[in-house]
Amino acid sequence: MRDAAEPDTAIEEDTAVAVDDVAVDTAKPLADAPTGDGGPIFDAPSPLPGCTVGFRLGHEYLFCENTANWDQARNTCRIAGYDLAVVSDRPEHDFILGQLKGKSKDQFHIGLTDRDDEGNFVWVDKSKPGFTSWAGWQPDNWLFAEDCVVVRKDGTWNDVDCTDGPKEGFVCESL
Ligand SMILES: [Ca+2]
Ligand SMILES: [Ca+2]
Repeated sequence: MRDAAEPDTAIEEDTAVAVDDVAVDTAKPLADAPTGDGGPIFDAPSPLPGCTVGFRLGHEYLFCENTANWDQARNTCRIAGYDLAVVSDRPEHDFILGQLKGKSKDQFHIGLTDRDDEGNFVWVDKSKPGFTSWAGWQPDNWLFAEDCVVVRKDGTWNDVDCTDGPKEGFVCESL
C-alpha cells in the first residue's frame, strides 16, 4: 500500500522512468517542458540566408530579415520545410518578440490571413486565431486591400497589403 511515508527511493524510480520515456520518444511534443528551451547545444546554422534560428517546445523557427511579400515569404519558408509562423498563444508570441529584438526590420510576416474570406482571419495551418495582438484600430483592411498580417517589434499586429515587401521580413516555423 502506498502512502505519504513511502521511501524516497520509490519516488526517484518513478521520476527516472518518466524521463526515460521522454528521451526515447523523440516525436512526443515537449509540452511539459518548463521553459521550452529544447534547442541544440551548438548554434544551428540557418537553412536560409538572412535568417536566425530559434527553438521552442520542439518547434524550430527562422527569423528572416530578407525583404519579401507575404507569398514570397511563405514559399521561402516552405521550400526549407517550414511554413509562416502560427502564433498560438502569448508565450509563443513573447518568444518570437524576444528573437526579433535585435533585427533591423520593424515588421515581419506571420502565417495569418483573411484573403479567402474578408474579416475572417485564419492561420496557414487552418486554425482559427485564439490569442491575438492587434494594434489599435487594426485590422482595418485599409483601402480594402489588407489581407496579410505582420507582427511588429513593439508586439502589435497589423494587417497589410499581401504584396507589401520592402519593409517586411518574416518568421517561419516548423509546423
Ligand atoms: Ca482583410
Ligand atoms: Ca492594417
